[in-house]
Amino acid sequence: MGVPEKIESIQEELHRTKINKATEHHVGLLKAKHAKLKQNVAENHGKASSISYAIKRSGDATVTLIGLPSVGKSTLLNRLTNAKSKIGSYHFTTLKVIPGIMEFKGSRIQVLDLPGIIKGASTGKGLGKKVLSVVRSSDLVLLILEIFQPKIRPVLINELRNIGIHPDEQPPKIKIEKTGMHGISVNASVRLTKITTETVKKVFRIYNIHNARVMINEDVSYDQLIAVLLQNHKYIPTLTIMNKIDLVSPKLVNELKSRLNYDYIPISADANLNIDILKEKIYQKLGFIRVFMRPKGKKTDYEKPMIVKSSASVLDVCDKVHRKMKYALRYTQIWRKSVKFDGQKVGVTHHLKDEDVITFVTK
Ligand SMILES: Nc1nc2c(ncn2[C@@H]2O[C@H](COP(=O)(O)OP(=O)(O)OP(=O)(O)O)[C@@H](O)[C@H]2O)c(=O)[nH]1
Ligand SMILES: [Mg+2]
Repeated sequence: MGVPEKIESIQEELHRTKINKATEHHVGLLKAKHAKLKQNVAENHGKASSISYAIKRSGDATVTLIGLPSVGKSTLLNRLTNAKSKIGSYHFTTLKVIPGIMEFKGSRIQVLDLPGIIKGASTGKGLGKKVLSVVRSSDLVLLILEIFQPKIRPVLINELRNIGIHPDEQPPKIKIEKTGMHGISVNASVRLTKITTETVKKVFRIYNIHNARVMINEDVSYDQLIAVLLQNHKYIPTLTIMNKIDLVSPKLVNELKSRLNYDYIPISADANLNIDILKEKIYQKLGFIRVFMRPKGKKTDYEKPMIVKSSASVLDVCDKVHRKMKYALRYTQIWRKSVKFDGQKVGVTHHLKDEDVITFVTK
């Protein structure tokens, strides 16, 4: 049997099998086999196809705009950034990736305008697959809807899921340490109700892993386990944006908000409504903080803050200043938010807060 036939036969069996207590682990195994075969096929196909869409990352983070054709993605890009992406009243005006840079509170955020996607994009409809592959390497996805089509959101989410992007999900808490021998050992810190260690071992064999220590810290499903083994799944936060609110009354915008089961930011890219609020939300969602540098004995530089993730430690900032500076570091002093008193000396694992002032004293 060739690979396509194998995939088909597994798909048929999955279709036939009712999921219940007696079959759930067998179904887990079938899914693992299916995902592995699909991955092999994908690897043999068109790696080259994504090249024309590859864009060099720049700035402190990358944000992508996803939505149906003509919802106003390009209009929004032009509002947020210095870019000039073509705008048209017809579908598929944008045919390639258009980058722009949004400068906000000292950060430089790369925003990528993409061609519109349609239902089925992930299976190759329209410009679909290539477009979606650009999203994989972004730090945040903006789901752009227009006020007349609020129900489209699940379609966008589904297209992302189909290519292994998990919007607004955390990566499963599974750690795999490959070992040279002793087979596969599974340790869980919580009670596992959806998988059995026996089946986990079988799943690992499908992925040609015969020796490993597996640590599971969450009640995970087979789907989550398979996602970890495939290694190509991405966990990306999203913001939903409702565009073209200039075309309806504010009353309708409010009414809609209470009727929908998701949160969104109402804007008009064309009429320039709520764009500053959106910029602020993007900045917050990316979880940046600003840290100001004070060279020893000199004034603090409030003009050019250092932009780092909110979880950043002194060491992260040190590395961003210069890759080798940590070797010359004698001590670090912090002023303002993250310390008990100004000028406090801290270690490299100390976590910073927004608007901290920092002095590195080197040898
Ligand atoms: N009234 C109104 N029209 C808008 C708004 N934003 C965009 N438009 C219009 O919607 C149409 C499509 O805008 P584009 O920015 O080209 O849409 P797109 O999503 O980039 O479209 P594709 O590149 O084809 O996927 C244009 O005629 C815009 O002028 C808005 O906030 N209000
Ligand atoms: Mg466009």
